[in-house]
Amino acid sequence: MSEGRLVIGTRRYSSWSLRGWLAVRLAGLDVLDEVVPLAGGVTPALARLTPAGQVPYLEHKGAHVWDSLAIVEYCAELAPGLWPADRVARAQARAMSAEMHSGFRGLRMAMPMNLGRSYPGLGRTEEALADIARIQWVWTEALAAHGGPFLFGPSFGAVDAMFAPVVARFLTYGPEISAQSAAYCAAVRAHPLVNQWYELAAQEPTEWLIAKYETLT
Ligand SMILES: N[C@@H](CCC(=O)N[C@@H](CS)C(=O)NCC(=O)O)C(=O)O
Repeated sequence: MSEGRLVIGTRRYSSWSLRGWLAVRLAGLDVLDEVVPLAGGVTPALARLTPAGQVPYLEHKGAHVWDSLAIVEYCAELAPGLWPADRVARAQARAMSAEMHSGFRGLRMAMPMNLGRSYPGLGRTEEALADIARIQWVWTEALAAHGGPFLFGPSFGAVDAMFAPVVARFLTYGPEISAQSAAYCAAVRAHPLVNQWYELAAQEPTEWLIAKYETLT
């Protein structure tokens, strides 16, 4: 008997779902995944299944959590190792995660996540490139301070979950990034949970494909 459910969107596209799902799995919560096909906006299924009409949405032992960063924080209460143990490092990780959650709109708009396509060279708007420069700056600071291969050292934590969809975008769109950023992307992509998400995404029905994300030029 599971302890709840995690409502997520189409794995191929749903970057916020990926963040929540990684946190839930890293914390070892025993919840069932319920996947709702996204259609670009609040669908009747999303409105019925989630309080805010958006995914991810977690129900766990009486807790109702309807936002990716809130899910990360909830999971970290149960599995404190998701954040760095050191207070100063934890503040840095939280600030990076909050910046990811509230920012980088230029990148998110110009390079929508699509795990099944390769779009090298596309999406390089001025705003996206500025976001990519800023992201690499914060990655470099964390990797240099904590030694990699993940942002705060040897284990994949909450902040890596928050940036995993950025890694997915970099792999799909191939913007020029530093060797250090590329190594970080490779480490994230090779993590077993990230790999599992990609495999599950590849099994989704073709009826769930959304034309506007599949025909970028
Ligand atoms: N701030 C929310 C954003 C969630 C969000 O935008 N989710 C998208 C899917 S990735 C969604 O539910 N889209 C349906 C909609 O926009 O109504 C979070 O972090 O959880």
